[in-house]
Amino acid sequence: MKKILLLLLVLMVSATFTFAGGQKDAEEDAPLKIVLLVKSLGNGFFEAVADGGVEAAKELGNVESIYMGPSASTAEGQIEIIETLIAQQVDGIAISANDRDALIPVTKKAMKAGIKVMSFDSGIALGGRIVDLVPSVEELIGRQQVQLIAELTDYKGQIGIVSATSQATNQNAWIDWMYEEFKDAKYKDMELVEVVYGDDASDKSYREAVALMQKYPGLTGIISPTTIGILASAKAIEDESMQGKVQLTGLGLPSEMQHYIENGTCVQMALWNPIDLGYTSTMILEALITGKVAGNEGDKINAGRMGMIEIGKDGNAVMGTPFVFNKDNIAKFAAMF
Ligand code: RAM
Repeated sequence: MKKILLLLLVLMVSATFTFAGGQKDAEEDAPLKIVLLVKSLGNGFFEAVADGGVEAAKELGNVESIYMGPSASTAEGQIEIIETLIAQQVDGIAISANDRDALIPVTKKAMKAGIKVMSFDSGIALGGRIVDLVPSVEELIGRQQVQLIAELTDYKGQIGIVSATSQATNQNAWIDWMYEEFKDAKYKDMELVEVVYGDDASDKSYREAVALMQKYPGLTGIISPTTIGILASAKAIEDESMQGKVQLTGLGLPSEMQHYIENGTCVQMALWNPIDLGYTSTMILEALITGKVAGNEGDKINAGRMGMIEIGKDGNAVMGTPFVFNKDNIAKFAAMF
């Protein structure tokens, strides 16, 4: 009897150890939690970014891709979310920032807590992140927007910009380059009259586009370098019966803009693949979290089907070059993103 009791005791103790050991292994094997924190929810562009995150996570195998964002494009909303992510001890956060400076204190706090932080799409200033991934060179994007509208307006007339929020890092950088491009003599008969902000909200962008057309009777074109803004501007141009009088270009999601490209409201526009942006960001974060790279200048990251991404000066990285869409190719791209 004593022997049986002893045996039982040994079995129980070893079972406890096995169980405890199993738990530890499970923790070690738990997938890395990588968060894609976007400017705001309800934006088709960022939903495509999220798809790219899931694709990379599946390929990597050890990653859980989590998609988050505030309901409106504000820095405050993002700060609140980052605070909760610090408490939850996630492994990495890739942020499309609503403000390049305002997020720095909280992202510094996250990095101090061991979380790897990068920005993508719309950057955080140096000091608030390790890597900043831009979809394409800012100068190229900004200058191209002006070239696209000039071709449509015959290099004539007043041009308005319907941007996202006034604090958006990416749109502000592109708009600075648009001003530079307009300095060229070939645009001497064109005037950039005003930049208005639709805050990446459809209704506000629509109202701002209508107001621009009413305020400037000499308006020949609108540039909207935001997927929400260009869609709302297209609708505003149609509702105001200004097709052909006010030309439209910008950065649009093919799946959302196909109708307006095909009916000529927006003859041409540009963008990159947002799925690739989410995919590449996730690949970069995984490499930072697992220590494959530190994120220093010259570091090369194997970003799967996107090839090698090299980290440049100040942690800057560039993904590719924008596509230009028109009625000949829009259907093909609309099927993808
Ligand atoms: C909107 C957002 C995003 C920008 C695209 C082009 O979806 O503002 O940050 O990159 O447009």
